Amino acid sequence: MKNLLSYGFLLVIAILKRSDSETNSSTVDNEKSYWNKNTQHTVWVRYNPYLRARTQTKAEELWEKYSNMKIRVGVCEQTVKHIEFQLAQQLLRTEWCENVTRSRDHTIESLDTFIDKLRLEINNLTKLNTQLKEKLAEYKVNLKESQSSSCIGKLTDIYEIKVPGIDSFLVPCDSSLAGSGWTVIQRRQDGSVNFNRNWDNYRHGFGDMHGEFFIGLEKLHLLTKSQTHELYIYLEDFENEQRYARYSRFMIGSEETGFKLISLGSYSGDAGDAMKWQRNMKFTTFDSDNDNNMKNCASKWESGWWFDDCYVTNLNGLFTTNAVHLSQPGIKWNTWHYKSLKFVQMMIRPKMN
Ligand SMILES: [Ca+2]
Repeated sequence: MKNLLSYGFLLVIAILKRSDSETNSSTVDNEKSYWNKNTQHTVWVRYNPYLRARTQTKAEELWEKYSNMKIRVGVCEQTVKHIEFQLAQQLLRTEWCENVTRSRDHTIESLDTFIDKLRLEINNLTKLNTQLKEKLAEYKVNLKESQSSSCIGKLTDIYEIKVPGIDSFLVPCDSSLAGSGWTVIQRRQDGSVNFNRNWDNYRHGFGDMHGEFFIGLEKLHLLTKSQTHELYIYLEDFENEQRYARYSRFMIGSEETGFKLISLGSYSGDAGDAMKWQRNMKFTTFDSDNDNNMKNCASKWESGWWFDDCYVTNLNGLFTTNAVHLSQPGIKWNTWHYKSLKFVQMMIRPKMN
């Protein structure tokens, strides 16, 4: 009996070993068939029908459990592989999202910096715009005042202007001789107008604005009092040579001062500074002697003017074609030469700066 059991045990082990070695290389049906065949041929079971039937049943149950288990394991393995694949995909997506997020953060940071710079520039531009608007408004006011009281912005023609202290009046404007915006205050060109006039005539002005004329001392006082003016004197002799003299600050006092030539400012030009000899002089006419001569310079030289002990220049002098000496009356600018001049125009303009 003992030998029989040992033999049976060895036979089962041999069958199991063979079964294991063939499982990997056989199909499921072959495995089952081999199991049943060898089990049935074990010596010990073969001679005991009861054990043989029981072993057969048990073997089939075990096989079924084994088969089911293998199927479940296979399913689990597939599930695990699928989950691992999904996890890998999710990791990739997460990494991509992190990269995108970092890139967006960097972009947002750059945009924030850019927006800060733009805000700073907008603030600066807003301030500049406000300053420019203020300056423009100020300039418009000044321009309006300048335009209404001068020839600035006007062509060569006759215009009406207005200055404080007097009703509006007409003046010739000139933009042809020395740039634009000059108000003509005196012109000599042909001797058609007598300049040997009394005080009242010189105070109010006289002549023809299209030809020879004098604007009037009262208007000159009010014009040069209202704002700083420069003076431009254009000269032309009978040889058709031209010169000019320019003064930076021309001002005439009131009638109480004798319409004194208060200021000339600084000289520039090519005619010589003849007017400086008349500076600080009161106006003199044949009926109002305010000069520094024992006699009346206006009577002697046949014109009203800012005479001293008489003059170095007299632009209101007698129009004549043949005066060539110092002693001869005429329209004179003696720092150029002593010959009487053919054409003279005195002009004023508000200073731009
Ligand atoms: Ca005198």
